[in-house]
Amino acid sequence: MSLQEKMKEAIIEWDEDGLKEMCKSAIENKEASAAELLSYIGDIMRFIGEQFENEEIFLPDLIGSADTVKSIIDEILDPAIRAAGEEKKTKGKVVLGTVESDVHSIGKDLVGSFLFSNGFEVFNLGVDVPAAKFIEKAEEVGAQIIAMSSLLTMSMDFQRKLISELEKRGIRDNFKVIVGGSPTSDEWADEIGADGWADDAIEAVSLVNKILNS
Ligand code: B12
Repeated sequence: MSLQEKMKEAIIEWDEDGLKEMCKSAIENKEASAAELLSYIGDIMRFIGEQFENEEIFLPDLIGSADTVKSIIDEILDPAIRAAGEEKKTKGKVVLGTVESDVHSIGKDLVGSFLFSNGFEVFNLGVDVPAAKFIEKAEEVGAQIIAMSSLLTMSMDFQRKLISELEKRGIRDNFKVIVGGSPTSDEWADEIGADGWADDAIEAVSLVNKILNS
């Protein structure tokens, strides 16, 4: 069984201790980097998401898997990525969060970890973040980028709201705004006047690099 298959089994069975051990020893034995493990987790969660959509598993299964993954990201992978990136010079500052009314964190945290491991300073505000909180943090730390995640059709409009709020305050040009999450798209980003959209965490890194270098 490959490492990815073992991880998938542990996530499906909510085997937090097993997953922790696997990730720790993979990093120690240089079998995989923390960033690679994070991308495996992204693929596994996408698979589990499809199972949920096809009604092969139910909400409690999903919550258990999501919690298992979250604790491994928080306790093992994020610290490992941070430790590896300690010497890096910051390429730019990104304020990141999931918009108001939405508590989906996994994709947003993957984006944060990938940006971090690629040399960006990331201020992760968590989930259910109101527009004003994004803006205040971005002003406080002098961020170049505000990055908003939305996984619900019902919460997408909060991305538009933040851009309107920047315009209202006369500070729209102070920040580049990027958006993502499964119901969003390039067209949506254009419609709300965002500066960019990316389909996944790897593309998010390319997008931020592109925006800051242009
Ligand atoms: C896990 C999950 C949950 C977990 C979340 C746990 C957590 N800590 O995150 C729990 C169980 C709590 C949950 C709750 C709910 N969920 Co839910 N959930 C999912 C599920 C299965 C997977 C999401 C996920 O983690 N995907 C894996 C990650 C890696 O992918 P991702 O999030 O898309 O992120 C990638 C990209 O989108 C992108 N990206 C993401 N953010 C950003 C930001 C930027 C700036 C950029 C550039 C890129 C980017 O990069 C990421 C990494 O590659 C999806 C189904 C699915 N297939 O997506 C439903 C789903 C999102 N949920 C859904 C629903 C309806 C709900 C609930 C309303 C259910 C309910 N009836 O209670 C609640 C909402 C609670 C709330 N107020 O937010 C619907 C949304 C439908 C819609 N379009 O509106 C979905 C699509 C399931 C479905 N088909 O019904 N959910």
